[in-house]
Amino acid sequence: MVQTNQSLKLDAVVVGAGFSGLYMLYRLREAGFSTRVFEAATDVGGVWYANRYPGAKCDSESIIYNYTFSNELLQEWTWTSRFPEQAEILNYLNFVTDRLDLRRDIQFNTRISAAHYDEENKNWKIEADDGTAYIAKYFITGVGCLSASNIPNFKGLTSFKGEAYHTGHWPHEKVDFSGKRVGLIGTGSSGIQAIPVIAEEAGHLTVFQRTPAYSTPARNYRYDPEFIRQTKANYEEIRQQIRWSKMGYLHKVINNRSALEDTPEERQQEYEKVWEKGGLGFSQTYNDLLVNGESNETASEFIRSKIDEIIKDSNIAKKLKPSYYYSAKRPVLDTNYYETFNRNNVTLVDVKAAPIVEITPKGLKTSEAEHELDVIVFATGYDAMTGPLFKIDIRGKEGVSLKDKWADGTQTRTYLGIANAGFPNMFMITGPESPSVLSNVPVSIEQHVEWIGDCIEYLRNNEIETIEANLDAEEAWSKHCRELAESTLLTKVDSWYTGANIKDKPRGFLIYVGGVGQYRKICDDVAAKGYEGFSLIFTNKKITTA
Ligand code: NA7
Repeated sequence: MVQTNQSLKLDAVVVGAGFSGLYMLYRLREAGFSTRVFEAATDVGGVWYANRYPGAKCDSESIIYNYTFSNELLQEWTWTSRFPEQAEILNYLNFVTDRLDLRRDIQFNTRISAAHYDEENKNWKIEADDGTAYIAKYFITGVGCLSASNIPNFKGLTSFKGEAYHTGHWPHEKVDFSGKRVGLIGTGSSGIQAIPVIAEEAGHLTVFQRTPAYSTPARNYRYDPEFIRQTKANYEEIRQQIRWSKMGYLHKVINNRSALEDTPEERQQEYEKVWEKGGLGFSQTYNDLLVNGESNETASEFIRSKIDEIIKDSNIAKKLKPSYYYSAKRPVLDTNYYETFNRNNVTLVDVKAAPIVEITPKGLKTSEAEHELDVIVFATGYDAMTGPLFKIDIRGKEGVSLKDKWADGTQTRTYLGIANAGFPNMFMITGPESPSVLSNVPVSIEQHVEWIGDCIEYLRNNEIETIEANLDAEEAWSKHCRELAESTLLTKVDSWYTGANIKDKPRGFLIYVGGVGQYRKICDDVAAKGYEGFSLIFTNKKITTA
């Protein structure tokens, strides 16, 4: 048990000062709860503070990649282009922080290392890595889904004498690649964004690819003032649309029919149109691309044909062409990704065929060759969903740790992706089994923050001391999530969605795929029924199980 050597007692402790933590702080503070956010970094921004690699940008369109709870914020902030770059998103989050005067309740440079539930006093004892401790009635995690970076445990990892960086922990000062031999491992979203930019500057860039990705063009452009004016005038409508949509975006299924209902010629035309438009809409060309393997193959094959068209060397094209279901791994948007492999200073190495066996003082060795490098960029991804939570020693009733609860050899289980049986008064923003990363994340964050804020107000107004998810409600929710996921192709491919990218991680698909609108309805109904599926203990010790 954590020893509290400091007597600071708070209503709520929130971990993380990204999109989630900032809004949670505002929401609770406005409702009169004493709240403090703890953030390990030196400033706000979460993943957008950390992901400063060249080319880092968001795949959601700017005008919907923001908070929508405040009309003032919507009117005062102006995005410059269709897809926001990391620096612009970070500026936005700083703007919100200052505008809402949030900084005074955020403790930076402080990593929360433990949070233990005290059953006797019905509160949480929270410890920071500097040894300070806090007591809070509510413990809320806003740690993100993709913040625990993964550097594979390659033999000789620390022996490299050159510079090494992970995309998720990029230095604040510019990394100079000019004239250098750069090796980049990983071709997910981060690698695909970074590769074209690094290739422009490096002496030589060697890309180590394990699994090729399906990438479609982003086609970024600067917004014109008239578009911004119209958007600002229509924000209420946009807000309603994204909140009740399938994935938190404005785009919908473009052709509400199976891909197989069209002739090959018609399909070709449809795919061409969406390819030209750019953005994440490609996966929405037909309504069954994610559920019907045969339909999916038509989209997959279209992208492969584009790779053949773009890449001059057929051997390189062959290596770049994926064979799994398109979009079952996170679909990627790019700017000149495939084109980059036509450059003379870029080499593609297939490390599925010849795996990386060792990092050496001079570079990297595969089973076939040694590559001498000045810089290694690890674009090797994250221990997603559960990884950021497991970085904190979270213990609920009877000292059971979240890690043990979720590592029982079966799979992670939550209630609504917000709460856990055995962990009273703890809430997770974008937790496992919520829509999180399969949605435009700020929309999901807002929904969680508002639901949690309303719930905590309800507890205060009704003199309820604790709220805890019931085990049967949790079982039912997890089962529902698994069944929904199993009806799609998402569980048929190894990816970070399934935990397959992390050695020895138990497999499980930890995202609710029923859509953000449907999910919002379910959460609202739970609240309307007096928090159905939760046990509430009143201050006068009366217990209700809804
Ligand atoms: P991703 O999408 O997990 O990509 C990581 C890449 O690194 C991927 O190509 C992996 O190959 C590769 N990787 C991982 N481990 C190894 C080893 N041991 N050897 C070779 N290659 C390896 O992470 P990103 O940072 O690109 O994107 C994460 C999300 O952030 C993104 O989807 C957005 O939502 C934002 P693999 O495919 O596993 O074979």
